[in-house]
Amino acid sequence: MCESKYFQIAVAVAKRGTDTWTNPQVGAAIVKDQRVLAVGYHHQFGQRHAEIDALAQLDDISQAQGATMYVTLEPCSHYGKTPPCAKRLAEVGIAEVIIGQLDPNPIVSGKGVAILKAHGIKVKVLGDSQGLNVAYNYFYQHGRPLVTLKYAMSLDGKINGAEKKRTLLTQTAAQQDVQKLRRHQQVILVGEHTLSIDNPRLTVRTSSMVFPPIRAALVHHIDQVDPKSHLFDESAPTWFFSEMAATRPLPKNVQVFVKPRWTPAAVVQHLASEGIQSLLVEGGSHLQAAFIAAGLVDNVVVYISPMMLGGAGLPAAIGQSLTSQTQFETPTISVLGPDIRLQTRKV
Ligand code: AOF
Ligand code: ZN
Repeated sequence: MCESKYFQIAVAVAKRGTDTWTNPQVGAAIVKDQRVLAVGYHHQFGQRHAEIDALAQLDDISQAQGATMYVTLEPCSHYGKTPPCAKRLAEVGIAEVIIGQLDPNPIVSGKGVAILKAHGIKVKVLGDSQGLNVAYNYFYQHGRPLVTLKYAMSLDGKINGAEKKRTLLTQTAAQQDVQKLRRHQQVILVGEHTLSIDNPRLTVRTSSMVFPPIRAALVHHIDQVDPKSHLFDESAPTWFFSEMAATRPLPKNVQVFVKPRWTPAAVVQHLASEGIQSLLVEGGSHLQAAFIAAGLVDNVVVYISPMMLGGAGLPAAIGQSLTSQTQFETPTISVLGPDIRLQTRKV
């Protein structure tokens, strides 16, 4: 009972880390004589780990002697951007470590626990991630990013009301929800058509981030992208997947990856090789269909606007007929202002 109370404190503080980029969100609580002496979390990619942050909050490091640490992820064993936490816990005399989940990252996986045990520290692994680090865990389990498909559509399943012009389908509450969704993604991808018609910013505007999602677009030829596109505005790192190399100078935070043919599988594989754990596909209808057809969509978030757009031949949410069915779970549905939000994941 008490154990779970202290563990829940570690889980709650882990969620304060909103700029951990590809590192996991991790929280820790140091407990002695049924008192929480300190809590800590991983604040930002490259900065100290949760365990070290918690130790730093103690009035005196000698308080760690004989204490129990509750930590949401296995303490690390490697010399990375910081020295190994497991060794530090042994040095300061932590007597017991209660761990939420083992670290799926092969540089740590099990080795952190082994170090703790080798130093005579009592270790308990709860095997419970509490929903933290879903994409991080997915990436190490499947070797590719977790893919979420997001689109807004009308009641008649259309994503655009006119040719070559952006149609605003959803209202403020749904738009704010999209900002929340983007904040937790490492890459946001659009296709060529969406890029030219919508000229999206693909940025997170509701909070400032040190590591914002990378904006990405799949294009035929990077040279043909309008130089006035928002993706060239240098507000976030930007990647293009192009079939041809650029022959004109580009802003310095723009990178172009060239391949004669970029399929969804090739894009996802490339992102995996870059260590990207989560991808949000934000349209348009052909890209969405291609990702579903390739079996690469894990989650779907759809915003439904209560209007019929009509317009024969206008783009449907899924822009090509699929040759097979994909089954998704019973969705979670909420109402945001006048719009509906539907979220589901692949069975
Ligand atoms: C974190 N924060 O609180 C813990 C982590 O790049 P580095 O050196 O910071 O190491 C990142 C790895 O360290 C990460 O993938 C995970 O395996 C381990 N634990 N990482 O960023 C933390 N405890
Ligand atoms: Zn560590």
